[in-house]
Amino acid sequence: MNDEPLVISSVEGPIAILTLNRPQVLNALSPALIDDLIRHLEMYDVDDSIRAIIITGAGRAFAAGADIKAMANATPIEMLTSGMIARWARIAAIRKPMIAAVNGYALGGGCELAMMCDIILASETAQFGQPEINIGIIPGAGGTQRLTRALGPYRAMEMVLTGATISAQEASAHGLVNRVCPPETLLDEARRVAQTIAAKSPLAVQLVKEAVRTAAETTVREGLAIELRNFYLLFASEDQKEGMRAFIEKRAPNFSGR
Ligand code: CO8
Repeated sequence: MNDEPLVISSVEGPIAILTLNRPQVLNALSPALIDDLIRHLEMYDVDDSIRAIIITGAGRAFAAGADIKAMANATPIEMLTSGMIARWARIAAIRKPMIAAVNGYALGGGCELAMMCDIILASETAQFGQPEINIGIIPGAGGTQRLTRALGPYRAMEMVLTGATISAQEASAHGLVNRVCPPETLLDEARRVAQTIAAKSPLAVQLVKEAVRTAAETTVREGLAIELRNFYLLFASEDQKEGMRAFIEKRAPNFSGR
């Protein structure tokens, strides 16, 4: 056992940066690592001073998947009762914007973790894939659904059936990735995007994230209802009054989060 934290957490003003930190096993997502990640995410989710969260990986991987060694001998009942997979839903439930800065392999659960984020930035060296089929299983943390929404059914189907990975450039060309950056500027680009979001009204950020998420997870009718509810709700906020007043007075807004 070593004493290195499984997740390295640093705060830079309104941005929290979480680094998955098991580089010797390509940041394989052990239950303990996922628990630590969830602990940090939920802590920052209720911390008003944090406006955006960046997730990245130490070493040459973002995350090469769930820890195969931790589940190799598991029974279905153990997988169910341990909550090993079910706990991942808490990552997708985070309300603050999350940016994945994918620095290398994002495979299996690693690709699923990136897809639970709201924006995916990739290093030129990143690779994406759902290779579970190679080890006799299938994705279990949203891969079949989110990859299909991102890439379309045919590209997603080829990836999950063959286990093939795609490069950052291919992922970007097909809409899985927002943009590709040189490895040395990846984190700075993530910081830049996070700072831009951090300057907005946190209420509007939270509600627009919820509305866009609804588009990906429910029907258009339900999504439109959430969008409209959140749109009306923001007219109850001081930030809406301030934002519109600032525009009219030709000055920068001063958002309070109320
Ligand atoms: N789990 C455990 N250990 C891993 C994993 C992993 N997913 N990936 C890599 N490692 C370990 C290797 O065993 C190796 O350890 P050691 O040095 O002790 O042998 C070390 O990391 C370095 O890996 P390699 O020597 O294999 O490095 P290469 O550069 O040769 O290969 C690859 C890199 C191609 C990424 C290769 O490591 C690989 O194929 N990894 C497995 C990828 C994979 O199959 N991922 C899917 C896992 S299943 C999954 O994610 C299901 C998710 C379900 C929901 C979540 C449930 C919890």
